[in-house]
Amino acid sequence: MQQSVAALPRLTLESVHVRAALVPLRRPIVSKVGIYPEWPFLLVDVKTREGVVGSAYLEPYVKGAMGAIAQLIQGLADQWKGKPLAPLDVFRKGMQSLHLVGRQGMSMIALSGLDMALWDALAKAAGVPLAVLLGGSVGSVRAYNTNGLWLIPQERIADEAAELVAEGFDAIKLRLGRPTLREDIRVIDTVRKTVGDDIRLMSDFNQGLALDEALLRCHALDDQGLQWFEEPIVYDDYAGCAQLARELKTPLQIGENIYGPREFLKAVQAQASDLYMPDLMRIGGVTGWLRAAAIAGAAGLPLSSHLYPEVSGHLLRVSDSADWLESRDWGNPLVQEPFVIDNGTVIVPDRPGNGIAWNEDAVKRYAV
Ligand code: SMN
Ligand code: MG
Repeated sequence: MQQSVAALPRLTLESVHVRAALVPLRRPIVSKVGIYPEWPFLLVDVKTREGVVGSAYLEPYVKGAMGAIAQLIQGLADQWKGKPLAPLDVFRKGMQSLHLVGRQGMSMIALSGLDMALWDALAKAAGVPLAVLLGGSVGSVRAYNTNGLWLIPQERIADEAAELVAEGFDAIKLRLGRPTLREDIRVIDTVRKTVGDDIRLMSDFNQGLALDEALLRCHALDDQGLQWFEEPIVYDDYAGCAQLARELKTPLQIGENIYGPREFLKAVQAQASDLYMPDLMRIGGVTGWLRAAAIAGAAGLPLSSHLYPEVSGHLLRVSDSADWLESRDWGNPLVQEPFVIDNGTVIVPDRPGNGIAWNEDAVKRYAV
């Protein structure tokens, strides 16, 4: 008897469309990397001759960079129009061509955006969720709530901590690196008293401290029972990070600013951190994540995500050393079906592709 096996349809790249949006933030971001009342998004759609459309977005922080990134995406895609859609080829060739202008920064951001949209098209054409296309399964991923506890006034910390837990989480992230150690301790005390001992507290300094201050501050906070110290110092001082990781009991967490798997390997070789949390826009999209996840898995280094909850959810499901998903909701208005939060986890949806379908009304409302 003959068995019928569905073939993975072949796709041909036709065109790429990039749109910009500015989404107002329910809780404005007040951090050492900047103050944001609204958040920029670039929406990337790749169209194929076969009619399948792959979608993804970027969160490029800097409004003024959006035009340049959109152009870079078009430039990268141009070489592939009319050719078979093969994200691994696009990534390898893209990395080769980008060395001429530097592989970090906007180059890698553009390649990452294109890559994520290409993978979405492939998974949709196959009729399976991205995690399934990659050989894994859909299901839940443990998550922490990152949607608040920025460097806001002390008086608002308790209420906001309670709100973050009430949104369905047993792990939340607070931002530290206030002007004095005493203020950081007060924030931690307030949060602990409000949420109790069973809620995990991640902390993030957003590169706000010089190494000498970070050593003093983190040693002084080392017995606070924090889940991790994230980016106490400038992201690419791997020697400084390695010293912090060596000296402190609390695990060090870095990675959101690492551009590409090769740079990721350098950080790992420098033993810069105990934990890593790649950002899909910087690590190289789905392809870059898979490369980095192989390194982290083999080295036994726990891997969490930074932003991009939809695509990160699929990738954590297939990552050897998957740890925490950073659950951020400020992109939710742009998508038709945001993540479902269930008991401190997010549910990676059983829909073809990465699960992102634009809420076109919202995209129009926030278009710039
Ligand atoms: C962060 C994310 C987005 C904007 C500012 C800061 C932060 C995080 O580093 O890890 O959530
Ligand atoms: Mg961070």
